Amino acid sequence: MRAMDSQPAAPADVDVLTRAYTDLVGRAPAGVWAAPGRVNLIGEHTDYNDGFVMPFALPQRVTVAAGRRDDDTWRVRSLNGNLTETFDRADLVPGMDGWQAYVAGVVWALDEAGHRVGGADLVLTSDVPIGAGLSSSAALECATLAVLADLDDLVIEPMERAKLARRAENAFVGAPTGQMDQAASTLCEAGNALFFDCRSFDVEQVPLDLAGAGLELLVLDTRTPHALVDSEYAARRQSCEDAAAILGVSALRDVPDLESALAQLDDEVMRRRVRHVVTENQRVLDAAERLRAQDYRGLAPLLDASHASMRDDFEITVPTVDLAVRVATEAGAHGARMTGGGFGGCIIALVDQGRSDAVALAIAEAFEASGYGPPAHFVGVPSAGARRLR
Ligand code: GAF
Repeated sequence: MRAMDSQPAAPADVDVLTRAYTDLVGRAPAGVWAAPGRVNLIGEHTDYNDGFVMPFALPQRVTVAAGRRDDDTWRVRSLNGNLTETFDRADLVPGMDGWQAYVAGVVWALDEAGHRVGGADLVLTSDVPIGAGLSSSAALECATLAVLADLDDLVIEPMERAKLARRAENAFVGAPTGQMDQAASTLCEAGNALFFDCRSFDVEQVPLDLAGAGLELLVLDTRTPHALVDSEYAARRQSCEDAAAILGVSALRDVPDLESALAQLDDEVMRRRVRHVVTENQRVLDAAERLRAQDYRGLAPLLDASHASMRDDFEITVPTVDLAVRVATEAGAHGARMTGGGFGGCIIALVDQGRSDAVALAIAEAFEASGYGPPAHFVGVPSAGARRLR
């Protein structure tokens, strides 16, 4: 996501937002809405290959106080850095610069789908870390969608909302992402992971009661800036599409037999990309089985294998991320992997309950010894998707 600023996020406090809105606009907001960031438990770069993913929503979220205006203007204030941006319908041109493009893109996508919404004032705050692979941009898109749909009494089903938010990201902001992040931010439920089939759009809420099994999920942000993420992401996607064309399948989801598919590809790099996607899809299916059986420890080897595949075959990890995963394992994590689009960002590690701080400390020490800046961490708690709070 394009940075709003480099300051720490303001707390996502409904009363603070309500007061800030009232000060700015001169009357109380019509309501307050929120949409979360996400962690992806497993299934990386599978979504745009028509495959499977399994994210869960975080408590960290974008929170928005909003109300209608009488004109076709949208005024958006971010309390993270006290920035205000204003645009009107004539400004809704794909390719818009700045963080407000995620908001404008949603207005544009709604318009394009025939849901012409009126102007609004929005005052927002976010505690989703930016550039950490936790979907801060999808959270902003999905929160905006929840706001604008409610303000205009639009009846739009949750998956349709997720698709509109993705349309904003792909066609207005210009990032060629898959459907995972907006689906997670919209459809996740507290206590569950979301098993999502990115071809059929079928979803299954799968209980993720790690605490009940004496476990927790450490989320550690390496704070490595995403370098070249846009161009590298697009290159990975292109390579997958090229491979599918050579193999004569509509998407890599359809590869029937990995070994014979690999034998048909001359390019070694393309073979590795295909191997990642095909094996990662199977790992998501296996992970869903483990979760349904409440065999949470059974996730561990899948997390490890996913990381190795991202590192060696899809080549989307970076040294800090690989170091964090290795040290997490040495410090007692049952399994660990990078989460999100890659080239920096967060790792997740399945650890015994209460061990997150100790594992994070071991990683912080290893970072210091290697000359890397300090990471940040928290325990990932499966939380609710986009909703109205007030
Ligand atoms: C980013 C994208 F937005 C998702 O669609 C997905 O491809 C992910 O990277 C990788 O799994 O978050």
